[in-house]
Amino acid sequence: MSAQIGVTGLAVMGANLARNLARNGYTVALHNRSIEKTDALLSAHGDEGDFIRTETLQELVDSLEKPRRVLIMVKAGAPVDSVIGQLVPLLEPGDIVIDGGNSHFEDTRRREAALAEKDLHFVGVGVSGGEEGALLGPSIMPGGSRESYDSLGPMLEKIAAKYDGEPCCTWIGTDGAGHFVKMVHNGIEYADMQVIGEAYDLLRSAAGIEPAEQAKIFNEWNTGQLSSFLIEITAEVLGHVDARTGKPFVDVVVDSAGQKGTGRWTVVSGLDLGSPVSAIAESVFARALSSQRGQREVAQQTLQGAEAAVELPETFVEDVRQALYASKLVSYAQGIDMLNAAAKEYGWELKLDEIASLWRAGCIIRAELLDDIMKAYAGSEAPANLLFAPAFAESIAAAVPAWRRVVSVAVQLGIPVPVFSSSLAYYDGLRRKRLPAALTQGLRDLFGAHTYHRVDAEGTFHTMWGEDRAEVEAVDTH
Ligand code: NBP
Repeated sequence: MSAQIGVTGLAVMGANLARNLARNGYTVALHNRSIEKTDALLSAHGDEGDFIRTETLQELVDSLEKPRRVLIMVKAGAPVDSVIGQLVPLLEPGDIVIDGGNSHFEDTRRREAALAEKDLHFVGVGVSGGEEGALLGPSIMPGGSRESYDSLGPMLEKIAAKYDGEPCCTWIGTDGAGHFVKMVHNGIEYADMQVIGEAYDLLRSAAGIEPAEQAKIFNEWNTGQLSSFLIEITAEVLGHVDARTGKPFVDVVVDSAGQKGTGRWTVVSGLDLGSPVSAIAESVFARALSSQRGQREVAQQTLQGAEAAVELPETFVEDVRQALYASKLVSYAQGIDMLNAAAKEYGWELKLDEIASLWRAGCIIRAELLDDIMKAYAGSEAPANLLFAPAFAESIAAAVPAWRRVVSVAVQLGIPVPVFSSSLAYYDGLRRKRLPAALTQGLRDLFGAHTYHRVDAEGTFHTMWGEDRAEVEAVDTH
């Protein structure tokens, strides 16, 4: 018996993907650097399907049908290069090496180019949904050659999450496209969680609504426009009571948020591409600020807080819901805008409707909204920005008055809402007829002769600021 796929790296993600493959009828060859994990998996779950136990990479390779498919699920970074280095000499042209970990897309581009020289396919696959998703059906974002997808795609589609029967898996694009899209997914996830946090803080600190009561509000919100996995689990966490103290669970957790790095990667990449992903950036910075515990303690003693007593509008809870919806929409719009910028930069033909469709189930940002986003990009005339799609232009317009009221209340009360407010600034920045960027250009021309364009004439100009202030035509140095 030969296996249709081999998995090397059997920690939680690799083990669960291997089980998912076996449960779906594939024969799976198993390998891990240390044999204990392989044996633990076989003894606990060996009866779930057809597995082949292997002790070395040579045995793993020998157990596979051709062209071989080897899924690497080891720790991202140097371990992936190490495993690729050991695997490549054992493989033959046409074989497919798959990296399903959270690798940086630039690493994936580098690895794909190196393996292509040896006539091997390298497929960087973004996998979202955590441990449970890996086992029961994740959202899968494969990059690599189109040819490799012909061989690998049907297997991935079979184990993927399904939305209305449609697999949440489709070929994303060449080389690092799959890992790039997964990275942006994670960036949006950061923003999604931050806006939920800001809504919670406002309801608690401005309106005095306790976590148990808020759990009911979030459950209610989960039945409408905001319906999503993250809103659902927010209700669960807010409703949870700490067994040791009887306090709301959220009150016994240290308020410093961790991060593993994909949010930061998204922001760095946004900066490289000149793509304004402010909602994601503010979310990453909010986590960083939360972790500056020493400075926060000093600040509580030394920095002046807000004094104003603010009368809340009667509609405050609904206002917060609308501000959350509008800010969330902006974070998706920015993430999608960044996908467009990356497609141009890296030569990918990203299909935004398909990407939105495979985020509808299995992944952490799964939400009703994604079905509408998919539809917004499904026609031949894709909007230049998600917010311009008629359905969203209308729904965000309806939310704007409440959004402004909420940001205004937060500012007066000294409650930080970095994503609510920066998303509103993005919205206003986009729609504003004249931006102060004109003044910025004037300043840059004065101190650095960086030149400017005029609103009323073609060409590039410079003013002789240090001389007679005459305007001259110049070479564009923007
Ligand atoms: P880990 O990231 O904890 O890695 C552990 C695995 O890597 C073990 O199998 C270990 O072998 C192996 N390994 C290491 Br460490 N160094 C190695 C090396 N030099 N050579 C060969 N094997 C090596 O596993 P995980 O938590 O299952 O995550 C796997 C990937 O999936 C990561 O990229 C992670 O970021 C990603 N991930 C994704 C999600 C998601 O929701 N999509 C969630 C969690 C993780 P050993 O047993 O011999 O030490």
